Amino acid sequence: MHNITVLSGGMGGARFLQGLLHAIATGRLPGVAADAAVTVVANTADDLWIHGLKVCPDLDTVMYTLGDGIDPGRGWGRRDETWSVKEELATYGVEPTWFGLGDRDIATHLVRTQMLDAGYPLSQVTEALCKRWLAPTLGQGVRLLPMTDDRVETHIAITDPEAPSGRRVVHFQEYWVRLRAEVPAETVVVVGLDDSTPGPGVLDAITDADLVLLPPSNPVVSVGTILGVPGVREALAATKAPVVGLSPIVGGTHVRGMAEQMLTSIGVEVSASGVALHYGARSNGGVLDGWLLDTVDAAEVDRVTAAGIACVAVPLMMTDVDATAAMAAAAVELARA
Ligand code: FO1
Repeated sequence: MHNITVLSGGMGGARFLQGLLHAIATGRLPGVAADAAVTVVANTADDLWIHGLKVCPDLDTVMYTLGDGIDPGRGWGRRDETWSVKEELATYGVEPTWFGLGDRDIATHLVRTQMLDAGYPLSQVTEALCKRWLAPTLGQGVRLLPMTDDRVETHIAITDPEAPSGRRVVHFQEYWVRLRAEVPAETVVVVGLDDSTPGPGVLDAITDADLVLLPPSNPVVSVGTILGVPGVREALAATKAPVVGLSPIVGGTHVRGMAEQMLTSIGVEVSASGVALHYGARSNGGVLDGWLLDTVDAAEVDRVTAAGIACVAVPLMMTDVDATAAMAAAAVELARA
């Protein structure tokens, strides 16, 4: 196996990628060359315009994580960050104040916004930013591709007793950051997704892959949105590569984030096997050949296997790079089986 493609969201996907790259560099992946090329197709539906800047949380989280610029505690934004601009904006009474833009992070958004304004597509902006952030890692051939260059945004309909209709639609970031996903998500709408075009290189990255991995990112608003880009599902059905996913649900809930709320809002059972069946077996119109679930969910292996998806139970807690590298190795072993 030489070309590995990963469909990734933000934090969960980024942490998995760290383990995957470590496993490749240390030769722990059976049948995977040390110079294996990793292509990340990242979700862009979390993106938002704020204070006149285009912020791309999942692209930036992957980029900062692989470039060792991420703040390890928060899992987003820059390490050694300062917040002077945020404080000044709040002093001016400028809203929203609930979304934290650090001073170092703002430089990324300024470069991105300037390039977008000059007419560069998001894919070329990302390539330019990655010249700084993925250059050292480029020795491992990592490419970061936005799932589309078109504007798509996840919006959430929530119940709001004060609203005339009894409900209100908020941007995903407001739902997650301001509301902490503490109100029920009635509907998830990804504005612009149905009309979006796969970004340059995205479909080829899937059809030319030797292995496609679905990391433990949010199956609705991260991996789900990538699968919703017209053409992506067809590419997954057509690729000769095995498609293997790792469960973001362990012991009936998400490890971090809001996958539980998102799965509930689309009526999918919040379990490791529930997510596998939601993605579906490739032999049955879905996208999966294989599925990894955590050992605590080992009782669900048979249910997944019965759906036509090869399944193993392995430790899935990404506690450190070694644990995550072992997960990547288990995914490769399942793919080869
Ligand atoms: N998450 C928060 O919980 N609070 C924030 O203020 C916040 C700001 C922020 C700024 C830039 C960025 O790239 C990410 C940011 N995030 C913040 C995380 C973001 O909501 C998540 O990375 C994803 O969008 C959800 O997975």
